[in-house]
Amino acid sequence: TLTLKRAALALMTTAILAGPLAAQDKITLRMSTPASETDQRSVALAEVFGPAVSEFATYEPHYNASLIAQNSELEAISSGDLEMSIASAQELAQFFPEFSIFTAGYVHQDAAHQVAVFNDALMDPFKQKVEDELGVKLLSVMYLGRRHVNLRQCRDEVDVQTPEDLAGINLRMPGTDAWQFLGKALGANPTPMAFTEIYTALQTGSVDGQDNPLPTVVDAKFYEVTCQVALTSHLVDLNYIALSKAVWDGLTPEQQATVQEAADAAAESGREKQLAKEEELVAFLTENGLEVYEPDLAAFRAHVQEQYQGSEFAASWPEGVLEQINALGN
Ligand code: KDO
Repeated sequence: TLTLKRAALALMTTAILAGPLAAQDKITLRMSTPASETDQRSVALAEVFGPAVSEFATYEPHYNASLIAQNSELEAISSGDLEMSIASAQELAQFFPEFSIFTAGYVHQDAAHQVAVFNDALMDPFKQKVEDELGVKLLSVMYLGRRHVNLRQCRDEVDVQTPEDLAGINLRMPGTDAWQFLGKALGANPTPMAFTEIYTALQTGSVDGQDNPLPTVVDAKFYEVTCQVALTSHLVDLNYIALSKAVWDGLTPEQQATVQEAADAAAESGREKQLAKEEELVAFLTENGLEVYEPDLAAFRAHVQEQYQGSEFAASWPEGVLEQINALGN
């Protein structure tokens, strides 16, 4: 009997060691982003998402586009070379033109509007298509913030009041068609460039400016090499927390629920921090010698909206969706 008991004990020990909680059984969730480690979206994912899924998954972030180049993350997830990213609507519009509705200037009104739109039934066919055709699941919406025009030139040289004032200004915009169109719609001369190249381009003068929310202007230190921010608020920008559908399908229903809750909690935490930063950073930038001011917003809105109307982008927007989005706003 002693031998039997020993054998049973040995079996149990083996079972425990090889059980579902053993470290070697955990899935690895590689996340690639051009964002830095100190960006609030990165912080929220590392501090909220990672720990929440740690029982069955190891969250492995890669910052500054060190694993996958900006705008190639979705392809990487689709082909199984990456598990997660924070995808922009502009990237999705490369595959599904109708996503450009979420890239158009002055459509999303604020952070709460983004959440309402993402959780509304209008979003279901968009999400479904990304799952079916790209193998990517959009879990939650992260807030990046209000994008503004940030220039090297000081205000005595370029005073940005209306889109006409941006004529001839080489404005770096991210490198997809939807982004470039937004730059053009603002009245500027858009120049495509990866996020990680902006600082040097501003420093050397190969571009006149860039557009990003204030927390990014500070986090990426663009304020060191620019002189002004015109608060155009031309895009209330977002990223979707994107996960490989194959990975999702391999999870138990309980694990799926945990992943979903973790993504929502990270998005909420990041959103609150980013909103607070947007509020407080005007003072920081002013103290650092930048001129931060509001241009003629009505002129910008009218011009941008006019550019989108009748564009090839607007032609891809499903009937009635813009009205539904507007109805969810103020
Ligand atoms: C940028 O390249 O300007 C941009 O803000 C675009 C966003 O979609 C997002 O990818 C972001 O960069 C990166 O996460 C870096 O903050």
